[in-house]
Amino acid sequence: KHISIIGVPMDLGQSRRGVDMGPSAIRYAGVVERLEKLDYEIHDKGDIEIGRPGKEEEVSEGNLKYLKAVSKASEELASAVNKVIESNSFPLIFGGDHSIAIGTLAGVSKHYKNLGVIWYDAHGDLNTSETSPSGNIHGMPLAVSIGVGHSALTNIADYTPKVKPENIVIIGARSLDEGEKELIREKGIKVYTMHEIDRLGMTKVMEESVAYLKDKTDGVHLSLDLDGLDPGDAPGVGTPVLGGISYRESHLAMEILEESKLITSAEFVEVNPILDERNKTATVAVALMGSLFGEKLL
Ligand code: DIR
Ligand code: MN
Ligand code: MN
Ligand code: MN
Repeated sequence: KHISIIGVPMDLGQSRRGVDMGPSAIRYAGVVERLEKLDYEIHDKGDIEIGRPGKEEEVSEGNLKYLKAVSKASEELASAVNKVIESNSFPLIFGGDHSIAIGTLAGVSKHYKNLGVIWYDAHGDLNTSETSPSGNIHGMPLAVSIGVGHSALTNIADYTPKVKPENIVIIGARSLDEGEKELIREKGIKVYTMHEIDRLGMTKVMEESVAYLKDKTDGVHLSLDLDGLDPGDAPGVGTPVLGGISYRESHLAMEILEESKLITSAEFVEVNPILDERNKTATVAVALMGSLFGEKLL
């Protein structure tokens, strides 16, 4: 069993500097040692190189900040992820902001006829340049991956779309922009908001999600934005939203995913050590990875 780590020190998809240090923070939190204990062979491939464009490049096209730099990094990440899968290793990606999911999914999706995606996030990440209130590309990767958005993003690795809307489950949503709500309704994307998590409980939410994806997908990518968790448990994120998923519920979710044997690739994003408390958020991310890869107390 092999896991290959790729760090993506990307902070251009949003407005808070420091999330580029996420991969280092996660490594410092002991991820390699933790996963090695679970009898995985870990290959740390290091970090993708991200350019440092000047402020003048910030709005390169319309309402898309740092479009060129994000597009270029996505191509590089897609090809790195592709190589990992070709070498029969599990791709485990560390962000960086959530714009990196554009590249991850571009690299993963070509290996599956029907890729499923679990999007664990306070947000929908379903904006486009037209609907985005911020112009931040980290609010757009899921839209991009279903083929909605600027072609410099949707056409990474020269194909689109990467994912079918009916193969997506969003978990933890509690902040959606108007355009995102419209896209969710139009495309029929399955969403478990905090309301459903409170009402049904995390066990039911995860069991339903697994059942929903199991038969129609041949691989499932987990894209876990640490802001899906409550800011009390994961304070080191750029866009915290109150009333999130707890640390315990998140462990349970990872354990149910591990039991399902559904997950074929994963990324943990938006860890910002500058905004964090003594690396708490990276430590939470590593603990959740432990559960995702089969850590048990007894
Ligand atoms: C907001 C924030 N919906 C935007 N999105 C975030 O800028 O599009 N996604 N933080 O994780
Ligand atoms: Mn090896
Ligand atoms: Mn996100
Ligand atoms: Mn988010």
